[in-house]
Amino acid sequence: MTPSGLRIADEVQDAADRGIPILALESTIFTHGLPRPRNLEVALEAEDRVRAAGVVPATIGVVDGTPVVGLSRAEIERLSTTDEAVKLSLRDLPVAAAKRLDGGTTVAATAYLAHRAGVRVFSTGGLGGVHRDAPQTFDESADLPVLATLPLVVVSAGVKSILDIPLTLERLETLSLTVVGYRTTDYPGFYIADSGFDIEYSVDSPAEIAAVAAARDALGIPSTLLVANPVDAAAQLPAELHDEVLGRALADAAAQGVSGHDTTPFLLDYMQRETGGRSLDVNVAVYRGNVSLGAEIAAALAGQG
Ligand code: PSU
Ligand code: MN
Repeated sequence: MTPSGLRIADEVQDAADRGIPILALESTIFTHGLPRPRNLEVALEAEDRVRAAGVVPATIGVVDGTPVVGLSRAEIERLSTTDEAVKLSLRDLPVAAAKRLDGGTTVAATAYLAHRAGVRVFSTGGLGGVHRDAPQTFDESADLPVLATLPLVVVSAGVKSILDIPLTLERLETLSLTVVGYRTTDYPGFYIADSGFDIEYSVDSPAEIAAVAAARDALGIPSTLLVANPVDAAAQLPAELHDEVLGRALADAAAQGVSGHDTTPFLLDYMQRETGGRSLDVNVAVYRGNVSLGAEIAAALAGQG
């Protein structure tokens, strides 16, 4: 373990020192969100996509207790194939370090580690948010309060439709997280391009997003700029199928007493099985779009110096 508590890959450190754009990527998406062997393919393809855009990928995860910013290919393979990988949010990192665990980092943990390594842009699939039963369970992802303390740009396809979207939007406002839609004011719902709820602002280009982030930084505002990037309408899950399967997924989770950090993986897995893999294809399409846009934003931010 280094004094900073994390290991930064040489390529990422060199890019940070030279002002070459970097895009952070998370690992819970491939340790707990996607099934094998597709998870590894998606993780590696995301890195290739970032490189093709002239940006350095920094996939973030925990190997043998050490948080790594810029996992090697062998480390991505290890985390994608081991049964031992734990889902690690920010609060879990100290325990993982002491116990030398392997793990996938959530948006909250990944964002924290990216910021510590000087990486400013991060792409994921869908953010965590407020769960539908939150008024009873208090289940709100740590993604939201953690992002409220980190001046990053995070690209997602909104929050997952398994969540309570209007309650999540209220929390984003309370936490002073700036939200912009990419070429839309329809807030996306991960599997669906339009959740049915609106946001105020639409931005048209990576340059405009970089301008918003630069203004935020000049003002010293400490919170993340959330970029909501909808999946292509042609690639989304058909609304009827989505609503029908999601209804059953939520009922099954309640019946089985699934709670805490198991909830999101349970619901994603249920959707994948019960849509005959169609939700998986949508999840991959969502992620590809966010990775591409994140790379463009990282390049635009680096261009601003
Ligand atoms: N995006 C995906 N698949 C995922 C996730 C995001 O396409 O599995 C993960 C992220 O790591 C996010 C987590 O932080 O789901 C949310 O989990 P929770 O609701 O327990 O905070
Ligand atoms: Mn939760």
